[in-house]
Amino acid sequence: MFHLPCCMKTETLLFISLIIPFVFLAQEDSDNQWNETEEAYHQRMKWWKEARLGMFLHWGVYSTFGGEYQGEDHGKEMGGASAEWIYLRADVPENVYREAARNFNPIAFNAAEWIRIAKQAGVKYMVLTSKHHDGFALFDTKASDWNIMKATPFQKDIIKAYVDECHKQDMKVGFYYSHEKDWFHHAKAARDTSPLSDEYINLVKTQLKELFTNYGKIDVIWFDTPVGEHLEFNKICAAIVRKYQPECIINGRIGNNLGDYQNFGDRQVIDPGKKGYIESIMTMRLNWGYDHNDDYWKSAAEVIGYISAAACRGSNFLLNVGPTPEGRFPIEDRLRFKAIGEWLDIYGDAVYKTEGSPFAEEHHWGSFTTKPGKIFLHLFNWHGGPIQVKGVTSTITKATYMDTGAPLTFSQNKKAAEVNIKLPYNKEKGQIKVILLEYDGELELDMNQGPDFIPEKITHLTARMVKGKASNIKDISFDIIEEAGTHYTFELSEYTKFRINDQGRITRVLGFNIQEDQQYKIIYTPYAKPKVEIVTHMK
Ligand code: JFZ
Repeated sequence: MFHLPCCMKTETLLFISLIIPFVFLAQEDSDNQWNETEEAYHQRMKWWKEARLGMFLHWGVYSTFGGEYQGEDHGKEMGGASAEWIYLRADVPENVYREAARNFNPIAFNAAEWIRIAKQAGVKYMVLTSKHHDGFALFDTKASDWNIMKATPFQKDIIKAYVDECHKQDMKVGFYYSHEKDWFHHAKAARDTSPLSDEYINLVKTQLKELFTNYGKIDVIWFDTPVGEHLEFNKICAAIVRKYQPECIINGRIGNNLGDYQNFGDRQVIDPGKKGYIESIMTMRLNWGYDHNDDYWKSAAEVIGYISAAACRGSNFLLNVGPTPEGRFPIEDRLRFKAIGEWLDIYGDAVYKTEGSPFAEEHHWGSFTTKPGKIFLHLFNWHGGPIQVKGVTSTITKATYMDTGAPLTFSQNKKAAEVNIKLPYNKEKGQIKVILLEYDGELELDMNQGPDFIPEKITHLTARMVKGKASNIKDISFDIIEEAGTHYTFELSEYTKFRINDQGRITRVLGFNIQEDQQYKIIYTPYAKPKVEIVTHMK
């Protein structure tokens, strides 16, 4: 950690040994004195990189609202923020929100069951909201009464139950902690760049110290919504974690590049070709927190495709569940976790402990991961027919289906860096398949003759809302004219999902019944081809 030049005199050594304890004590308050060799850093990141699949849990007082306040949906699907933002977005009065805490009594919460589900799904680490933006602590804290012990009838330290059970079941354990946004103790605002008060900084210091000294070993800390201006504060947060648990991995959203790995946007799988330690984060439906109106569940196949793609892109995948206010995982989540577990039972070797493809492009059928002697072809975009692998020049000795072990016919042209594999034209319905290529010697890749397919971005971040009148309805296309006069044309496609808000309740509609001159809210994701996601009648 601390390397001394060999020529250093004894006096200097003595002097250093005297000041080191001082530096150590000072860490918590000022500079981040973190010193770590490259080697120690990679060693510390090893389990995390091998893990590939994590479970994110958003749970707290907001869960009791289910995304709705006074009959209005404020969840993600209505173009608003995610359900855990309801205190801010619906501008819920403080006394009402405190009352909601008095109704937070998750009698069905069973940490053993949560971790069992995660284990069965092949999840290797978990990250639970210890404090989200609403400032509410799911743990016993001396820093504020706004916590599970003092503000709810439940009065059991949820964080303790969760950590103990993770330790018991040999699951890596993490905390999400909203260090910057705190709508109860700092500012009720979407973003606040003003300097933080000493009082608030002290609260964070106390809570972080509690989280890192009261519960035993913590493997990951997940800070959120960094504010660039708060460098000193971010350093304080990092230093507390480093001081009490130097092995703990800090996520990228601590801010100011103080984390151990990178997080990119929200609800997306990172693009191919990125280097370093990366984590992609994703919701199982639209919202992070529990939202009882949100039934935009991704299918099990879709989520498995993302896990597969994330691994090929050298990224961990942190998949979210928003438990119910009672403390259960919704059945839809459980079904998906079960399917993921079944898939990983067969294909885990192609995911865990692998390297992602270094190419910035992919193949039209998917991409690959590697480990010594093996190349795993993940067919997450395959629709039938033979496939070609570009960019691999190691001598391939064998090609098999990973699930059955059945051999496949292949040919290799090393000069053109091509491997051709015969596959049936008829694609059976069901699981994403992975093909195992075995090779002799070292992995050899030709970076100049790699794949050239640019995959569509996997993201849900860019949903936008348009409000206006419908006109010009022709078959599958229609226009929306906003009050400001802006004109949008939408085309319905196989991706179209929409529903109508009928007297405040949201019902699924199976036919397309947009009507001329009616007002609509349209939430869409402006990809290359706009995909209309939700259409809502305005009241
Ligand atoms: C944040 C939170 O506000 C949200 O409630 C949830 O906890 C999520 C995991 O993180 O939301 C963000 C943070 C960063 C981005 C987008 C949403 N981003 O970088 O695009």
